[in-house]
Amino acid sequence: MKKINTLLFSAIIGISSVSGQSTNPSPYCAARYTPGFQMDLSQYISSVSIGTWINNSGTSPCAAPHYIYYSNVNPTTLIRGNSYTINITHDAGSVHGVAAWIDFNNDHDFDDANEELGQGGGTYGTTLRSFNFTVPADANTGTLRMRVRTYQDDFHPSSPVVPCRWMDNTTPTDYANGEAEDYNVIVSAVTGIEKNEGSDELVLFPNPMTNSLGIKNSGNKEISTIKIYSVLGGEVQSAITNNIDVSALNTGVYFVSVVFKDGASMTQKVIKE
Ligand SMILES: [Ca+2]
Ligand SMILES: [Ca+2]
Repeated sequence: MKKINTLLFSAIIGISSVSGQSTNPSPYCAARYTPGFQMDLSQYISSVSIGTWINNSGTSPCAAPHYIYYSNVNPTTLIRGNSYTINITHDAGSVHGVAAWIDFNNDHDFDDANEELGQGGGTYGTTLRSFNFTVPADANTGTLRMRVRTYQDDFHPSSPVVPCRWMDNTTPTDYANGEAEDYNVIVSAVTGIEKNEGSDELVLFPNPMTNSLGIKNSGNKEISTIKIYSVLGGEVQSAITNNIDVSALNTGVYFVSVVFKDGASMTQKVIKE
Protein backbone atom coordinates (compact mmCIF):
# COMPACT_ATOMS: atom_id res chain seq x y z
CA MET A 1 0.00 0.00 0.00
CA LYS A 2 3.01 2.21 0.25
CA LYS A 3 2.91 2.55 -3.51
CA ILE A 4 -0.65 3.72 -3.45
CA ASN A 5 0.16 6.42 -0.95
CA THR A 6 3.11 7.49 -3.03
CA LEU A 7 0.88 7.66 -6.07
CA LEU A 8 -1.71 9.62 -4.18
CA PHE A 9 1.00 12.00 -3.03
CA SER A 10 2.17 12.39 -6.59
CA ALA A 11 -1.32 12.91 -7.85
CA ILE A 12 -2.05 15.72 -5.45
CA ILE A 13 1.34 17.38 -5.14
CA GLY A 14 2.92 16.51 -8.41
CA ILE A 15 0.51 17.16 -11.19
CA SER A 16 0.34 20.80 -11.86
CA SER A 17 -1.17 23.07 -14.36
CA VAL A 18 0.56 25.71 -16.38
CA SER A 19 -1.95 28.44 -15.63
CA GLY A 20 -1.87 31.26 -13.14
CA GLN A 21 1.89 31.77 -13.02
CA SER A 22 3.71 35.05 -12.87
CA THR A 23 6.22 36.60 -15.22
CA ASN A 24 7.39 39.00 -12.51
CA PRO A 25 10.53 37.77 -10.70
CA SER A 26 10.39 40.50 -8.02
CA PRO A 27 11.95 40.75 -5.48
CA TYR A 28 14.38 38.49 -7.31
CA CYS A 29 16.55 39.51 -10.22
CA ALA A 30 15.44 39.09 -13.81
CA ALA A 31 16.51 35.91 -15.62
CA ARG A 32 15.51 36.68 -19.15
CA TYR A 33 16.72 35.95 -22.68
CA THR A 34 17.33 38.29 -25.57
CA PRO A 35 18.05 36.58 -28.87
CA GLY A 36 19.67 39.66 -30.39
CA PHE A 37 20.85 38.89 -33.90
CA GLN A 38 20.79 35.18 -33.18
CA MET A 39 17.65 33.23 -33.89
CA ASP A 40 15.23 32.88 -30.99
CA LEU A 41 15.71 29.15 -30.64
CA SER A 42 13.05 26.97 -29.07
CA GLN A 43 15.08 25.88 -26.08
CA TYR A 44 13.25 24.97 -22.96
CA ILE A 45 13.03 23.25 -19.59
CA SER A 46 10.38 20.54 -19.89
CA SER A 47 10.25 19.35 -16.28
CA VAL A 48 11.71 19.90 -12.84
CA SER A 49 11.40 17.25 -10.15
CA ILE A 50 12.59 16.53 -6.62
CA GLY A 51 11.52 13.15 -5.27
CA THR A 52 7.82 12.70 -5.99
CA TRP A 53 7.32 16.42 -6.70
CA ILE A 54 7.34 17.33 -10.36
CA ASN A 55 6.28 20.18 -12.56
CA ASN A 56 5.93 19.46 -16.26
CA SER A 57 6.13 22.71 -18.17
CA GLY A 58 5.86 21.43 -21.71
CA THR A 59 8.15 21.08 -24.69
CA SER A 60 8.29 24.70 -25.68
CA PRO A 61 9.67 27.69 -23.82
CA CYS A 62 7.31 30.07 -22.10
CA ALA A 63 6.73 33.35 -23.90
CA ALA A 64 9.65 35.72 -24.40
CA PRO A 65 11.68 36.69 -22.46
CA HIS A 66 11.35 33.01 -21.46
CA TYR A 67 11.15 33.51 -17.71
CA ILE A 68 8.28 32.23 -15.58
CA TYR A 69 7.52 32.01 -11.86
CA TYR A 70 5.31 29.02 -11.12
CA SER A 71 3.86 30.66 -8.05
CA ASN A 72 0.72 28.55 -8.36
CA VAL A 73 2.46 25.16 -8.16
CA ASN A 74 2.22 23.42 -4.80
CA PRO A 75 5.71 23.51 -3.31
CA THR A 76 7.64 20.48 -2.26
CA THR A 77 8.86 20.29 1.33
CA LEU A 78 12.57 19.91 2.04
CA ILE A 79 13.97 19.09 5.46
CA ARG A 80 17.01 20.88 6.84
CA GLY A 81 20.10 18.71 6.70
CA ASN A 82 18.55 16.19 4.30
CA SER A 83 19.90 15.45 0.83
CA TYR A 84 17.91 15.48 -2.37
CA THR A 85 18.30 15.15 -6.10
CA ILE A 86 16.84 17.69 -8.47
CA ASN A 87 16.19 16.46 -12.00
CA ILE A 88 15.91 18.97 -14.81
CA THR A 89 14.80 17.80 -18.23
CA HIS A 90 15.29 20.08 -21.20
CA ASP A 91 15.41 20.15 -24.97
CA ALA A 92 17.92 17.95 -26.76
CA GLY A 93 19.66 20.86 -28.47
CA SER A 94 23.11 22.11 -27.68
CA VAL A 95 22.28 23.33 -24.19
CA HIS A 96 25.35 25.11 -22.91
CA GLY A 97 24.42 25.28 -19.28
CA VAL A 98 21.90 24.01 -16.73
CA ALA A 99 21.81 25.18 -13.13
CA ALA A 100 19.52 25.48 -10.13
CA TRP A 101 19.52 27.54 -6.96
CA ILE A 102 17.51 27.92 -3.76
CA ASP A 103 17.67 31.14 -1.76
CA PHE A 104 18.26 29.29 1.48
CA ASN A 105 18.87 32.41 3.58
CA ASN A 106 15.86 34.17 2.06
CA ASP A 107 17.68 37.43 1.32
CA HIS A 108 16.25 37.55 -2.20
CA ASP A 109 19.36 36.48 -4.08
CA PHE A 110 20.94 33.22 -5.12
CA ASP A 111 24.52 34.22 -4.37
CA ASP A 112 25.21 32.86 -0.91
CA ALA A 113 27.21 29.80 0.04
CA ASN A 114 25.46 26.52 -0.81
CA GLU A 115 22.62 28.24 -2.67
CA GLU A 116 23.73 26.82 -6.01
CA LEU A 117 22.35 23.27 -6.13
CA GLY A 118 24.57 22.40 -9.05
CA GLN A 119 25.38 23.28 -12.60
CA GLY A 120 26.91 21.89 -15.71
CA GLY A 121 26.73 21.91 -19.45
CA GLY A 122 24.46 19.81 -21.58
CA THR A 123 25.52 17.63 -24.46
CA TYR A 124 23.74 17.62 -27.78
CA GLY A 125 21.09 14.91 -27.62
CA THR A 126 20.90 14.65 -23.84
CA THR A 127 17.80 15.87 -22.05
CA LEU A 128 18.46 15.31 -18.35
CA ARG A 129 20.63 17.01 -15.76
CA SER A 130 20.57 15.87 -12.13
CA PHE A 131 22.16 17.59 -9.16
CA ASN A 132 22.50 16.23 -5.65
CA PHE A 133 22.26 18.80 -2.92
CA THR A 134 21.88 19.06 0.85
CA VAL A 135 19.65 21.59 2.54
CA PRO A 136 21.91 23.59 4.88
CA ALA A 137 21.29 22.92 8.55
CA ASP A 138 20.88 26.67 9.06
CA ALA A 139 18.61 27.29 6.09
CA ASN A 140 15.67 29.59 6.70
CA THR A 141 12.42 27.72 7.21
CA GLY A 142 9.19 28.51 5.43
CA THR A 143 8.56 29.23 1.78
CA LEU A 144 11.73 29.95 -0.21
CA ARG A 145 12.43 30.64 -3.88
CA MET A 146 14.05 28.12 -6.21
CA ARG A 147 15.32 29.05 -9.67
CA VAL A 148 16.12 26.62 -12.48
CA ARG A 149 17.80 27.86 -15.62
CA THR A 150 19.17 26.66 -18.95
CA TYR A 151 20.88 28.62 -21.66
CA GLN A 152 22.33 28.28 -25.14
CA ASP A 153 24.47 31.14 -26.34
CA ASP A 154 27.11 30.66 -29.01
CA PHE A 155 28.98 33.73 -27.83
CA HIS A 156 29.31 32.42 -24.30
CA PRO A 157 29.26 28.65 -24.76
CA SER A 158 31.31 27.76 -21.72
CA SER A 159 30.21 30.35 -19.15
CA PRO A 160 28.86 29.07 -15.89
CA VAL A 161 25.15 29.74 -15.64
CA VAL A 162 24.41 32.78 -13.52
CA PRO A 163 21.03 33.27 -11.86
CA CYS A 164 20.53 36.84 -13.10
CA ARG A 165 21.54 39.11 -15.95
CA TRP A 166 25.31 39.51 -16.05
CA MET A 167 27.78 42.17 -17.05
CA ASP A 168 29.37 42.10 -20.50
CA ASN A 169 32.05 44.72 -19.87
CA THR A 170 29.77 47.27 -18.24
CA THR A 171 26.52 46.40 -19.98
CA PRO A 172 23.87 44.18 -18.36
CA THR A 173 23.52 41.27 -20.71
CA ASP A 174 21.04 38.45 -21.24
CA TYR A 175 21.73 34.98 -22.50
CA ALA A 176 20.50 34.49 -26.05
CA ASN A 177 18.33 31.38 -25.69
CA GLY A 178 17.00 29.14 -22.98
CA GLU A 179 14.43 29.23 -20.23
CA ALA A 180 14.29 30.15 -16.56
CA GLU A 181 11.68 28.81 -14.15
CA ASP A 182 11.15 29.88 -10.54
CA TYR A 183 9.32 27.83 -7.91
CA ASN A 184 8.41 27.97 -4.27
CA VAL A 185 9.84 25.31 -1.99
CA ILE A 186 9.15 24.86 1.70
CA VAL A 187 12.09 24.23 4.01
CA SER A 188 11.20 22.66 7.30
CA ALA A 189 13.17 21.82 10.42
CA VAL A 190 12.53 18.41 11.90
CA THR A 191 13.50 18.87 15.49
CA GLY A 192 12.99 16.87 18.63
CA ILE A 193 12.72 13.65 16.70
CA GLU A 194 13.61 11.69 19.83
CA LYS A 195 10.76 13.03 21.86
CA ASN A 196 7.05 12.84 21.60
CA GLU A 197 5.77 16.30 20.90
CA GLY A 198 2.09 15.53 21.01
CA SER A 199 -0.37 18.37 21.35
CA ASP A 200 -4.06 18.83 21.79
CA GLU A 201 -4.30 20.41 18.34
CA LEU A 202 -2.61 17.57 16.49
CA VAL A 203 -3.51 14.01 17.34
CA LEU A 204 -2.19 10.89 15.67
CA PHE A 205 -4.36 7.85 16.31
CA PRO A 206 -4.43 5.05 17.12
CA ASN A 207 -1.04 4.73 18.74
CA PRO A 208 0.03 1.94 18.57
CA MET A 209 -1.21 1.73 15.00
CA THR A 210 -1.88 -1.37 12.94
CA ASN A 211 -3.00 -0.79 9.36
CA SER A 212 -3.89 2.88 9.33
CA LEU A 213 -2.92 6.09 11.06
CA GLY A 214 -5.37 8.93 11.39
CA ILE A 215 -4.42 12.60 11.68
CA LYS A 216 -6.72 14.94 13.56
CA ASN A 217 -5.65 18.55 13.08
CA SER A 218 -7.76 21.02 15.01
CA GLY A 219 -5.17 23.80 14.95
CA ASN A 220 -5.24 26.71 12.56
CA LYS A 221 -2.17 25.64 10.58
CA GLU A 222 -2.71 23.91 7.26
CA ILE A 223 -0.81 20.67 6.77
CA SER A 224 1.59 20.49 3.82
CA THR A 225 2.91 16.95 4.02
CA ILE A 226 3.18 14.07 6.44
CA LYS A 227 6.36 12.04 6.47
CA ILE A 228 7.07 8.84 8.34
CA TYR A 229 10.66 8.15 9.36
CA SER A 230 12.33 5.01 10.67
CA VAL A 231 14.20 5.23 13.96
CA LEU A 232 17.37 5.59 11.87
CA GLY A 233 15.96 8.74 10.29
CA GLY A 234 15.22 7.40 6.82
CA GLU A 235 11.96 8.47 5.23
CA VAL A 236 9.77 5.41 4.69
CA GLN A 237 6.52 6.98 3.59
CA SER A 238 4.95 10.30 2.79
CA ALA A 239 1.35 11.31 2.37
CA ILE A 240 -1.00 14.22 2.52
CA THR A 241 -4.09 12.38 3.62
CA ASN A 242 -5.77 12.39 7.02
CA ASN A 243 -5.84 8.61 7.03
CA ILE A 244 -2.56 7.01 6.07
CA ASP A 245 -2.36 3.37 5.06
CA VAL A 246 0.59 2.04 7.04
CA SER A 247 -0.07 -1.64 6.44
CA ALA A 248 3.17 -1.99 4.47
CA LEU A 249 5.33 -0.88 7.39
CA ASN A 250 7.09 -3.46 9.50
CA THR A 251 6.34 -3.54 13.19
CA GLY A 252 8.47 -1.19 15.22
CA VAL A 253 8.92 2.41 16.22
CA TYR A 254 8.51 5.28 13.77
CA PHE A 255 8.51 9.04 13.86
CA VAL A 256 5.70 10.83 12.10
CA SER A 257 6.59 14.36 11.05
CA VAL A 258 3.69 16.63 10.18
CA VAL A 259 4.92 19.57 8.13
CA PHE A 260 2.75 22.65 7.99
CA LYS A 261 2.53 25.05 5.08
CA ASP A 262 4.32 27.78 7.04
CA GLY A 263 7.36 25.49 7.39
CA ALA A 264 6.78 24.54 11.02
CA SER A 265 6.67 20.86 11.81
CA MET A 266 5.74 18.57 14.64
CA THR A 267 7.14 15.11 15.13
CA GLN A 268 5.56 12.36 17.17
CA LYS A 269 6.70 8.86 17.96
CA VAL A 270 4.29 6.10 16.96
CA ILE A 271 4.47 2.36 17.27
CA LYS A 272 3.44 -0.07 14.56
CA GLU A 273 2.08 -3.37 15.84
CA1 LIG B 1 9.41 25.15 -19.35
CA1 LIG C 1 20.45 34.20 -0.76
